[in-house]
Amino acid sequence: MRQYSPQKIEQKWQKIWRKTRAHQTNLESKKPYYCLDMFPYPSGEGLHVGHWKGYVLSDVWVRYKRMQGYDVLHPMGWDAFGLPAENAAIEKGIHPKKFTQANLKMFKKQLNDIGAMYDWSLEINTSRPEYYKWTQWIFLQLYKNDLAYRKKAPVNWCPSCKTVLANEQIIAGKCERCGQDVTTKYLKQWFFRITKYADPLIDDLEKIDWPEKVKTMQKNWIGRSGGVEVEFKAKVPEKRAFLTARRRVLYWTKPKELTIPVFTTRPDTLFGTTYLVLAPEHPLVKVLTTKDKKEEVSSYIEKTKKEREIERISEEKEKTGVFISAYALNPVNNQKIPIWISDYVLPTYGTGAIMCVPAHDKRDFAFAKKFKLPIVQVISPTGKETKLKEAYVEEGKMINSGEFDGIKSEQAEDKITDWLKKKNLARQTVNYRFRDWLISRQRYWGCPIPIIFCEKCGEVPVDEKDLPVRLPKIKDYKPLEGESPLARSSKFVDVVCPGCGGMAQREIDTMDTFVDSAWYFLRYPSAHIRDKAFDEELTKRWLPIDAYIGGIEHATGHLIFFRFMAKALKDLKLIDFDEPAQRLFNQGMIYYKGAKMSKSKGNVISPDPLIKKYGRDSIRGYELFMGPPEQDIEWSDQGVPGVYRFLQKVWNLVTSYQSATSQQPNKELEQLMHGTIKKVTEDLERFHLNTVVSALMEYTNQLTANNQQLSTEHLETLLLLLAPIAPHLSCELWQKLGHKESIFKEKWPKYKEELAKAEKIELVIQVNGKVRDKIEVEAEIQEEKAKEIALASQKVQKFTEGKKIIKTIFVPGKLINIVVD
Ligand code: ANZ
Ligand code: ZN
Repeated sequence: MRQYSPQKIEQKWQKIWRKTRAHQTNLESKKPYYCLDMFPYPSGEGLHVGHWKGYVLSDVWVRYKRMQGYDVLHPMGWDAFGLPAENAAIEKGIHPKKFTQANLKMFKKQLNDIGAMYDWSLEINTSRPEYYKWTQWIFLQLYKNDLAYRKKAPVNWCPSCKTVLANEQIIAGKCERCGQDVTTKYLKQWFFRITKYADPLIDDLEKIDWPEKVKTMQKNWIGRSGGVEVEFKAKVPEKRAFLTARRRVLYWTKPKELTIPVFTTRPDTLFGTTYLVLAPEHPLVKVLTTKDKKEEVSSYIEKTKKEREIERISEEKEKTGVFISAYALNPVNNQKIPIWISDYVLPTYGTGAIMCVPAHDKRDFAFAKKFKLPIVQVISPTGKETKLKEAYVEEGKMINSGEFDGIKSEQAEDKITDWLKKKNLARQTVNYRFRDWLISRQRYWGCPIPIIFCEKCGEVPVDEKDLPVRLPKIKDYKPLEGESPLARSSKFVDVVCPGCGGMAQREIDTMDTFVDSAWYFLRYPSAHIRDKAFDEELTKRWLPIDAYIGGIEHATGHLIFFRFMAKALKDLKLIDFDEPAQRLFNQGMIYYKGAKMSKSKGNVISPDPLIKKYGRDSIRGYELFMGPPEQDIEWSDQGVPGVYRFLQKVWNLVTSYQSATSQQPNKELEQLMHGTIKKVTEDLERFHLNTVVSALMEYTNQLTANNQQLSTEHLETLLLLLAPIAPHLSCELWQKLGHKESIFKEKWPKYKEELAKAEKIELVIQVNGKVRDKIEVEAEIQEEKAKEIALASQKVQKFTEGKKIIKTIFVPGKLINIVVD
């Protein structure tokens, strides 16, 4: 008997798969299934075993789907634009294209190592003109429908390098290159109007089978918050001039009434409002501030400009602010309250002004304490005033609130709102935390934005027939003073205006790479088509994605952007669905020596030596066996050898098999086989891949122990169930059993329900630690059911009758102990 030698087998089968184009998609399929891996950025680092995890998962899944009779689309491509290639270009002087090309080659080889069934004939690369032509086309569709627009917005700016920085280039508020403090600069930039879809982006989460965790993260990110806008009035002196009869200008001042709307989610606390705070950037600050305060206020505004948003709103941050010597009237009781400015109010959220209720809001409380502002309690747990050591943020009974005293605060919310609405002093509103998507980058290695600026015609979109706007070759990739390095290429910049034929200039910003990846899923089925971004019929057939697999780190980035894209394109009638992926699976990360496996941590395990020693199938098996696939798990050096021994056992079992030795089918083995098919199938459906592997190990052990009573079917079933996990080995052994056709052309095995009954065990039942009964139950029985069965036993009831059950102790698969007093 020959030894199991994975190297030979794996190379042999990969060659056969390539030769027979085994992984080519039948694009004309009547039973299509689209499984997509988040495509990688081809970095220079290559793949380690941590990267394998997601790719192994998706490959197991598509191989299973294929055996279920689906035509599977499982493509791969490259998210190839982006900063690292550009940095390498700046540092090493290599053209980003060359750099990307070299990495990509290595990546492709490494991905093929996994033995995954990618259809490379549909490969895409976002940095190729054949692809970015369509990224530009999509930009134009959004632009023509008012979903892309340009406005002034802040960028991170390093004053010493004189360059715009991406967020990744800022470390603790400082420039990663020179260590200078990063400041803000305002540039005109492009946005996608993603906020238009805030509601459907939240509401449609209901329709899709995604992990709850991602849904929650997206909801929080969008941050929908229903509340009320309440109007506060303020009086400011207004200078008026008139001419006297002698034509001399005279001035006098007259109080003028202004309205300051505030956004609150807590109208029930209105009577407790003791001051207002405006964002320092609020337009009314200039108008309201008295002369003597002007200087203090403008220096505070300057200081605020340097701060970052997350720090501003932090509850822990020491409160700062300036009283601007103006007052407002509280609409519910006409009390005169002071107006302050402070950085903890953001100019971009709500109305940029808030009513402050120190008794019931933590940040207001801290502020009022610091500046000795009055604190008035209006909600109390008891209905009486209590001593407040901190803000009371719970519900309770209304106090100090005039006619609303005594009712519950939840009711007061509506009542006070209605009362103000009647007087036209309030209206219901909804606010969102998230903003429009800033897609401009002042960078070279990205997709050019197809817009031309003309002095006469203004903003002119490039004609669709002139796409793609190609990235020019340039010599120096260093960003210029706040501009993209594309500004250096006059060949690129200077252009004839499509509107008037005069001289004009191209937009020099490029697009955020997340634009490239927001629509790539649409390109794959049409990757071979030259004259369209995506073909209507193919799109209808293959989309939306049936299963999307990738990391959770994209929860509030890419995974929102591509949903936005689907919704926008649906509105433009370019596609007929509004959710890009029906099912999402996030694989967990692999840790090693206590830290996430990564090159920067120096704890990377390369698959290469493991491939040599144990083979790809063993690595695949261990990546699944190591634990629930969605969890972060520590890599064990014993893992791959362990799975290797298991596969060796399979090898020995099958290769030593002669032919059916006994005519009499063994009933127990029959049951085991059907039970295993059932378990493996059900666990696969739920993505419980670790227990799929353990069930196959158990099955193999049983077959080995009973190897005198085997039938061919027992072994074939083993190989069929194992095929998605260890495809090379299964193909080889399938051939050894005498089959001419590939195992992947076989049907997924079916089980007979009556034979697949769950395994039984004898459950020991104790009362206060003494054995009182033993009952046969299903091996997988859960605590609740075990307790129910135990308490139904007459033998047990004798000892529990009339007694109180204190607790039960359950040992799965073994016993339940009922503790009574
Ligand atoms: C009065 C009040 C009393 C508030 C109270 C809270 C508790 P969410 O739920 O996140 O929407 N707020 C409004 N605009 C703000 C801004 N531009 N910058 C900082 N804070 C702002 O939060 C809404 C609440 O956050 C609003 O309700 C307002 O404070 C504050 F016991 O108004 B509240
Ligand atoms: Zn023009």
